[in-house]
Amino acid sequence: MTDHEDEPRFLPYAQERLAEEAMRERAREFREEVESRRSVRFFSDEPIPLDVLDDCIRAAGSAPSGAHRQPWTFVVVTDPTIKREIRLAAEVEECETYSNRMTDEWREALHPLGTNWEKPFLEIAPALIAVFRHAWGIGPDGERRTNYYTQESVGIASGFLLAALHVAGVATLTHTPSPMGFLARILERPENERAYLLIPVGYPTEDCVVPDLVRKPLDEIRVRR
Ligand code: IYR
Repeated sequence: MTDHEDEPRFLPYAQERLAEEAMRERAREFREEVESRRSVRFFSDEPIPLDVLDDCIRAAGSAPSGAHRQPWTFVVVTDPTIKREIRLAAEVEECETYSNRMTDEWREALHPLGTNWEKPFLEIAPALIAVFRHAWGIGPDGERRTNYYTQESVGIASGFLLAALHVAGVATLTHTPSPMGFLARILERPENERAYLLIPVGYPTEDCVVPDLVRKPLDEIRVRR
């Protein structure tokens, strides 16, 4: 007995057809919007509306995924005790990473960002969104179900999430404490879930600064053939 005996079902679909001028305007507006996003490491502790995060997570959940398995879970952490636990566990790993696991080359690459092992933002930011990747799915009888392209799928969903949060006026940091196995343990995730990304969210402090970075121009990132 296989589960593909039903005929696939299709629905009509049309995307709004824009005049070329409108296309240019919308593309430029979106570019300007996302270009204004910066990774923030100085968060205010001011609360943010959690229903806004829910809509951003719905946007993330609309991302395409391998075989439409939607292999993701987004855990929104606002409990100060859990945030503290995450900070302490992350700092243990990061302290080891910065002092022993990183190569000199890696440490030098991070110098312009001014990062170090201390992660106060994990406690200060009003919310943390922990993104989990489903390494496999769980079938109706609890059996393992293979998922496909989970890294790509969760990466795309995370991109949607970061863009949505920015558009909604919420600052983010893509934080990847390494290794991040402690997140599944602290957040009590099932055994098929792997921590993918930890995203502190909130408002920047009034005196927030960001590294003086320059983005590659179009002619360095786009090739036409
Ligand atoms: N995860 C560490 C180190 C770090 C690594 C890279 I690559 C960055 O772009 C930034 C930081 C940290 O969060 O400090």
